[in-house]
Amino acid sequence: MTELKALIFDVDGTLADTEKDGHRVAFNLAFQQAGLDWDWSVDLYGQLLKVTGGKERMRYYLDQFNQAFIRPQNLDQFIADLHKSKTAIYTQLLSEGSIPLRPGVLRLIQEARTAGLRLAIATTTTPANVSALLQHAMDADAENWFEVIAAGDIVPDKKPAADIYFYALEKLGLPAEQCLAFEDSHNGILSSVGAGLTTIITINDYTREHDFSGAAIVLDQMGEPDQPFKVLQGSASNTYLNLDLLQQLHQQSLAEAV
Ligand code: XBP
Ligand code: MG
Repeated sequence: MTELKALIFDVDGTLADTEKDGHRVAFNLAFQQAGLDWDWSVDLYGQLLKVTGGKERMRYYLDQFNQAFIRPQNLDQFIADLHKSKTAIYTQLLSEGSIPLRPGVLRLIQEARTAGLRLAIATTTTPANVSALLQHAMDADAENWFEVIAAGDIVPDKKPAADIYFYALEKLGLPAEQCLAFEDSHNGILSSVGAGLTTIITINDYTREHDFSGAAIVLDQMGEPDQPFKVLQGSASNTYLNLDLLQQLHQQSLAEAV
């Protein structure tokens, strides 16, 4: 039996619902501060989420949705500066405690720590954003709970490329078969499954219609004993994600692979 040794978590959309009321708001404030009239509505932002990475997303916006904008000579620097101020605004928002963890996240992570499972993060967001979320929404010491925090520009190709998960696995020194990944989006599962990881999906408003082929299970949330999840794809022997269910999903997926 291949033992489950580590859990690898995506951040945005998985640990917390950060996109609509966090990143989107911070992008818009950064645009305002820079004197730009760019305004990313909830709907438009849903379309922009097709591209991961804030800098890459701004470039995609200009290419696809704002071709009339007269680009400065050094567009890379312009975007990098805007992104720097967006990160400052976003981390400030998190420090005000404005974005909580999703249901079940803290409970599951505590259970995993108690059981001696190793923890890691694989995300396209900027490292400072991960630190701020862990510190303010999880625990003052939560950054130390994760052995590996793989984030942002640490790999050249962001999700849907598998690079960030390969990086996390290499740092953990574990094969994919001994780990589980947690994701919320199509780009996320392409990345985790691309690295050979059994993947558990919790959807959110932006991702509920995404294609999650290859997921071990698709849920509306991790759930709590008094707040059951809805199973959207696959089947579960419990009403919330706990270690027993993770072990079952892990074994099941390995058995299906042979
Ligand atoms: C998250 C992202 C990130 C955030 C913004 O995707 O795509 O770009 O939206 O963060 P995933 P930055 O959950 O798949 O990792 O502006 O710091 O890039
Ligand atoms: Mg995500």
